[in-house]
Amino acid sequence: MPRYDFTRAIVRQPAPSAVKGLRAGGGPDPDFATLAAEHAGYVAALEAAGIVVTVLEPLDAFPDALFVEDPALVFAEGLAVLLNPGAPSRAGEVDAIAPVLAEHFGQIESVTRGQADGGDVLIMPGRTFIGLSARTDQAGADNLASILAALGLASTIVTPPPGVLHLKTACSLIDEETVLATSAIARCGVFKDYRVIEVPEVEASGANVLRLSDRVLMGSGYPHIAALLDAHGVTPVALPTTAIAMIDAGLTCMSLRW
Ligand code: CIR
Repeated sequence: MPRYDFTRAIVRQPAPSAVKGLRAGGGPDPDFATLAAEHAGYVAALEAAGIVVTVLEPLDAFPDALFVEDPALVFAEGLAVLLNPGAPSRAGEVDAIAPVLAEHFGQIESVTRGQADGGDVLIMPGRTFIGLSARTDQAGADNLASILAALGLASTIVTPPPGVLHLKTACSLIDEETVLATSAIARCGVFKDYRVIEVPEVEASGANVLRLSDRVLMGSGYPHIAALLDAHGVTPVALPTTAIAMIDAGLTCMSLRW
């Protein structure tokens, strides 16, 4: 089954504290009602793609806890890996998600050395890319790579261009052979073995998209990306993400999928 033909997902409702979520560039807080509406639209889009979605309770003590992609990785083979988020305010999210994952996955591994955020992990069919960032350090990346290697999953540790929060801020899986990537990351040669759909500079902030079966969820307001995806033969589904983007997030970070 392709890595993007998901049947299940876990999301977490945003708590009112989500408006205080971390952001690298400062800026005002998003409006909570808008953020909650965007999140609800995202859940509806997952369900419209035929995915059974488990919606977890909000966690007010952890403003960024709606970004469930960062404290764990999940694989359709029945494996989950608990990570070690690099932002101190997010460390407690691992304990919050662990019991939920134990209900769904037979094998749970943990990163115990260094730091690693799920946003830095791009799972391609046959290969996982782990990006070094302010949230994922060499020790965490090495630890994760060795956990995956023991399970027969190959990883490549890469250094994304500066200025992005996570590896997947700048690139996304489209299909077995194809990634969507900013020109900065395309130029690095990380994806030399793949077909790269290059995002025009003016739409670089829209490079985080989410492939689900026959469609790709993307932020609204990126007409070039929509046209590129359409030309590639997948249906772009544009969702409002203005409030979510104000706290440095995009489409992949709001769910764990398998
Ligand atoms: C953070 O800075 O941790 C959150 N405000 C945004 C996390 C986005 N996560 C992701 O793209 N995987």
